[in-house]
Parts: sequence; structure tokens; C-alpha cells
Amino acid sequence: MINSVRIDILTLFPDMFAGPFNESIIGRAVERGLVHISIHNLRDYTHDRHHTVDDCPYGGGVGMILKPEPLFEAVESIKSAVIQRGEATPRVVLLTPQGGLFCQHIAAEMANLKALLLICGHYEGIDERVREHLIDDEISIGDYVLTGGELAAMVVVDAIVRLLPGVLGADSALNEDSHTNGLLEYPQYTRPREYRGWEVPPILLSGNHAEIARWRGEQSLSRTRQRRPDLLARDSDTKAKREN
Ligand code: 9D3
Repeated sequence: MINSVRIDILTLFPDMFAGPFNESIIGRAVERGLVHISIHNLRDYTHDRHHTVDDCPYGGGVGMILKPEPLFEAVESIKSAVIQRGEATPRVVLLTPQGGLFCQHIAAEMANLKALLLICGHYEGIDERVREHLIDDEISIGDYVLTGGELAAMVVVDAIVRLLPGVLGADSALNEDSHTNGLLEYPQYTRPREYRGWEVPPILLSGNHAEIARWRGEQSLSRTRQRRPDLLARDSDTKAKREN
């Protein structure tokens, strides 16, 4: 029995997800039943004629605030439908600029969940009672301002799905093991051996696999030191390599 992850997404813009989720690796994973993705429109959980999802902030100020009722009703309804089918209670995660920073470690944790419910905020804020009583976790994908949580949700789903068993080939799983060492990748080349006068580093043509491995390790380290010194500082594992 293969472990399949269930991902529900709650959004005001369900159409945004059609393209990315039906293409390429995610599309294939969905077809093969490795992941089940279901998109829900927050407006479907309103009861008034205008399908109102937001309102003015108490205390004044600019912008609108997502009302609690549609969010609570949507999450509770999606959760109980999932549980009714005998599936695990989803972890409820809000995509928001105020969340903790998403990273590979969080992606790996989420790939181990049975069910996940992602809520996409939009430009407006969200009633604090939703945060306090409905949400398990809050995630940001980085320090830049998006128009909404939808693209962030797609990033999170993409990072999770590629980690699920069977989604990538066995090859890339091996690759993952040897290269997810907290360093940037070494430079890679293919044919031709010389292009517009630019030569492939001769070491790669030498056939000396030990020397090639050493060169690649050095390249990874110097490239990381130059471009992403924060990665070296973060990981105690690479501290040893740095000292060499
Ligand atoms: C007025 C303060 N703004 C925060 C910088 C309000 C605001 C702007 C943009 C609130 C939400 C948004 C929409 N962004 C997201 O929903 C979002 C997001 C992001 O903008 N950057 C990185 N990760 C994420 S996850 C969700």
C-alpha cells in the first residue's frame, strides 16, 4: 500500500491552481494517485446574496478583513468530510507573510502528514480569532510581498509532492541523498567539449573519479561560501568541511 497524501486548499481564486497542478510532475503524481488535491472556493461557504467574505476592520484602518464565519464553516466542513471518509484529520496551515519561513525541513515534515489543509489569505488581513482557534500553523515562503497566498500554496505543494515516494525516479532519490548536504550544487557540463571557445574543465574528462569527486566537493563549498554563506553558518555538519 503506497502512502498517499491528501491536500485540501481553501482559496478565493480556485482557478489559479488549474494550470500548475495539472502539468508536469504534480499532474503525473495526481494521475497516479500519489497525492490527492482538492480546491475549495471560500465563497461557497457564505450564505448571503453577495457571498461576502470580508468586512471593515474594527477600530478603523485601511483594507478589509476576512470574516471568521466562512473560514470556520469551510474548514470544519472540509475536515469532517475528510474524517467521514476514514482519512486522518488534516493539519490546518495558513499561508501568510507573518508565518514562519518555509524550508526543505518543513517540506519534509509536511510530506509525512496524511492530510493537509492549506488556507490562502488574500491582500486583506484575517480575523485574529481564525488564527487563534482554527489554524495549526502559519507559513511564509519568503521576505517579499505577494498579492495572495495562492502562489505560496503552490510552492508548498510542489516542494511536498516531489518528496513523496514514487513521484521522482529512483535516480533522483539517490541524487537527493548525496546532494542535499546543505551546499549549493557544483558546476555541470555536457557536450560539446568546447563551445565558442569555452572549454569544459579538463578534470571532468580525466576519468579519475576520485579527483572528480574532490573537485566537485571543492566547487560546491566555494560556491556556497561565495553566494550563500548563511547556509554554511546554519549547518554544523558542513562546519567540518569548511575547516578542510
Ligand atoms: C499591510 C501589510 N501587508 C503585509 C506585508 C499586508 C499583506 C500583503 C500581502 C497581507 C497579505 C499579502 C498577501 N501575501 C500572502 O498572502 C502570502 C505571502 C507573501 O506575501 N509573501 C511570502 N509568503 C506568503 S504566504 C502568503
